[in-house]
Amino acid sequence: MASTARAGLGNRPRLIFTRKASGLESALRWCLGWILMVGAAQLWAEGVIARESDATPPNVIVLYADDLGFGDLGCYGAEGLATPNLDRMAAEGVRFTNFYATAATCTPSRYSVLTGRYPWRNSRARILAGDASMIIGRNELTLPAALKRAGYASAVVGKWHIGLGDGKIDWNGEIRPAPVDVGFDESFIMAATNDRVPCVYVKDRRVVGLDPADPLEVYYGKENPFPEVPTGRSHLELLTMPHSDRQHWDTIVNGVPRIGFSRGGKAATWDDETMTEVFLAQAKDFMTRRREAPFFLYYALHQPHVPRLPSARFQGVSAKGPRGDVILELDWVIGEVLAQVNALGLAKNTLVIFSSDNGPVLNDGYRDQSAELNGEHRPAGPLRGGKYSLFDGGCRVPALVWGPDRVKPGTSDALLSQVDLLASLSALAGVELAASELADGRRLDRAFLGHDSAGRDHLVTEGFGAKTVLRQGPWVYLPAHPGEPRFGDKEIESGNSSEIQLYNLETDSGQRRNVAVEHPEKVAALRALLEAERAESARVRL
Ligand SMILES: [Ca+2]
Repeated sequence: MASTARAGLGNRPRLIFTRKASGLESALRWCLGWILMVGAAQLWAEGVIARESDATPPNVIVLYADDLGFGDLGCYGAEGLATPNLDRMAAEGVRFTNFYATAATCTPSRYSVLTGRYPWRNSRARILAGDASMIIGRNELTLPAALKRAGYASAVVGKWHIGLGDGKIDWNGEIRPAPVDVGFDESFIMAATNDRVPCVYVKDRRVVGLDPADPLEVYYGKENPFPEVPTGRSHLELLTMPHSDRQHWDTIVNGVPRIGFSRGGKAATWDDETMTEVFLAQAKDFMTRRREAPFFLYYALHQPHVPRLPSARFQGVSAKGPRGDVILELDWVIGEVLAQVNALGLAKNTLVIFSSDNGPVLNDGYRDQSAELNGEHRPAGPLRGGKYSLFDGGCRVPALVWGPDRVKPGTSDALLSQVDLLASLSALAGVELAASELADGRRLDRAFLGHDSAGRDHLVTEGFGAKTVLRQGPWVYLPAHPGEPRFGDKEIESGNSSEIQLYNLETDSGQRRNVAVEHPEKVAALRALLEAERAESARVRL
């Protein structure tokens, strides 16, 4: 916080005035004090002097991976995938083993990170189309808005996928609401996902690099409204990455069929293979420009989501196909971010939080050989299920918190949810929140820093379709959720069943033994707890 920083520096010269002095002495000392103060301020500005770790709110960087599983990192037991930067972050920080995204899919989890609210309380928090409206309610506090109360500057870089605009978006004009209307000072994003149109970057309110003579149009519907634009359905010969389902077969961009139709905006179209470097440059630039005041950077990486198209230096490097390659690329990005924190002299007062929005998937719409080349690697580690699933592999994700002088390094089994980030980071920043602003979040800042192993008593997660699950202690309760037991060709168990399921993770981390019949009293208690959670009102005004 700028005001705290000034107060801290202002204290230093006062140490010089310890006894009554003559007029000349006083003047000289005043000058000396002033010179020291100015010099210190300069060093401060240059990042040479680290901020006082306890007196100043920490910079916060949230690094959020896309579809990275509980077993995908070396520090979580992955073999054959070298993730040295994330492993170092784990060794120097806190590594969590019971840390949950609120949902097994993108949009709902991201909504919770920014609002502290469970996604099933907002009927529009579902996997969004690329032209969907903003789903953050006008009456909702967001994480950047909360931190702004403590003087934080904030930016979002990377994948947004929480909706833009209010109704039909004119991609050639100003987009409102945008991230800068829900608490961020600046933003450089993709609107939705890398497998959805529009395939352009949006900076603050505008598409980057758009030629007014070639307007961009986007359409989500069953049939292609732009007959001159080739699609995956009509032009298989143009594909460099063939689709494997009937969702990823619309407009072809860079040889890749996407979800949704678009035309125009050619000059603004992104290059998938330089996307990593484009976003990283934006993140570094923000940190550099804003290093003098506390900042919050929400850096939502697109890896290892499909289409997996790493930069040239990572292509074919992992021996596990494109998914392995982009995980190595992701790890490199983390190393670059940590190096930037160190280079700016901010290591002592910066918290870096790494996690993922949901569990893993190998085949998610493209024939990219990720399943075939995966070998023995288990992306969800010992957990059952993956992306979309009601089982633990859907929402239990890697989570690391790094911050020298702030965290107590080690492994923590504390039960935590990403829904707690808003409340906990606000507490760390010294921001008092009203009870209503906490939404579903808990102030668990000590647990996030590894100083306290007590996390939540219980939490709720959701699988595909907003079907909810309750975890309390070692117990996981899945109500009867009728539906297919597997997600089509994705080879992921859904968790759907006409029977109630109860698992004890202490003795059965892979959720193989349903003990609901043996523990009717536990089932009844957990059902009541889940129903009570769901009954709590939450009026999100959209
Ligand atoms: Ca995701």
